[in-house]
Amino acid sequence: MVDYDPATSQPPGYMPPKVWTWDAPSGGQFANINRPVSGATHDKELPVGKHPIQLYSMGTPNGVKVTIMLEELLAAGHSGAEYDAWMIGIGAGDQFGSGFVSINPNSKIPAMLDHSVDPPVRLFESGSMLLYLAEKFSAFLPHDIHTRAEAINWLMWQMGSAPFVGGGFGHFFAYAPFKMEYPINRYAMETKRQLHVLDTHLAEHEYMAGAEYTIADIAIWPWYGSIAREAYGAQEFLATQEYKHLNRWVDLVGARPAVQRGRMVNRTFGEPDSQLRERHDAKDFEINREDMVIARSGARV
Ligand SMILES: N[C@@H](CCC(=O)N[C@@H](CS)C(=O)NCC(=O)O)C(=O)O
Repeated sequence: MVDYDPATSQPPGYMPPKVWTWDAPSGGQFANINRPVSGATHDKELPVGKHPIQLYSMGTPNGVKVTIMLEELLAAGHSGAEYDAWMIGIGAGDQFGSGFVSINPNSKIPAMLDHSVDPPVRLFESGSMLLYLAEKFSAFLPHDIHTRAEAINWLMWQMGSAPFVGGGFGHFFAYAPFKMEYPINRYAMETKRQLHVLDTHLAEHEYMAGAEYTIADIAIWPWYGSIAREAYGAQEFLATQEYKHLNRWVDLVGARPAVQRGRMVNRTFGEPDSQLRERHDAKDFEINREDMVIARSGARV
């Protein structure tokens, strides 16, 4: 029996019906792309560039995990990790095109094809891509059984935990049509608990899996580096400056040149000189940043 109090229901008077039906958009930000069914809404082939790896993504934390990994692999000399990063505008519904859905039936960025294999390997879920690339290039995933297990533990932790931060806290704090105390309290509690998990661990370890930088750092930094410093304008609310060890690690990882490049790829927000909308060549960082494209009246070279 659900305890129902009309005085505290939100919106006032709301009572869940017996069977939920999709009658009206919620009114929150991104409500226009939410549907209760999966599958393509329109026919659209995806472009294919010249490199072995084709990434279809956007510069959200889940997308940035993969572009950081690819930039790290290239910086470490793995030329087979050369990639084209195509923009999938999730606000415009590009994730529901038939070509994208054939790679990711779940219609979420990032999605990837590895054309160095015949037939090409399809990849969806950012954690799956990090593991695939780490194994393919034997990089950023230690061979020692204990450190390897630790890196995978934290990779899986990230995949399971971040939705409470993004879809839970971020949604209700920043995107919902009105502020609601109950969900904001619930997810602020959980987000702070997770920040404390990281802070406690990083007090004793240089990187997530120990002394070595691994795919666990690459998975966690885009989400928790961002919530510590900028995401949702919630840093004062969550008192993120108090997580000293986490902040030490955020700076350490953020100082890596490959991380700085990776976070620019497919980025659509922030200063124009922090955005590289599409990446098809390493030179694009020098010639096709958004500030340069704007100065050329939209021309990419
Ligand atoms: N667990 C997935 C999550 C991917 C995800 O949630 N992607 C979001 C952007 S960060 C998306 O594509 N949203 C579009 C939509 O929900 O339609 C992963 O890590 O790859």
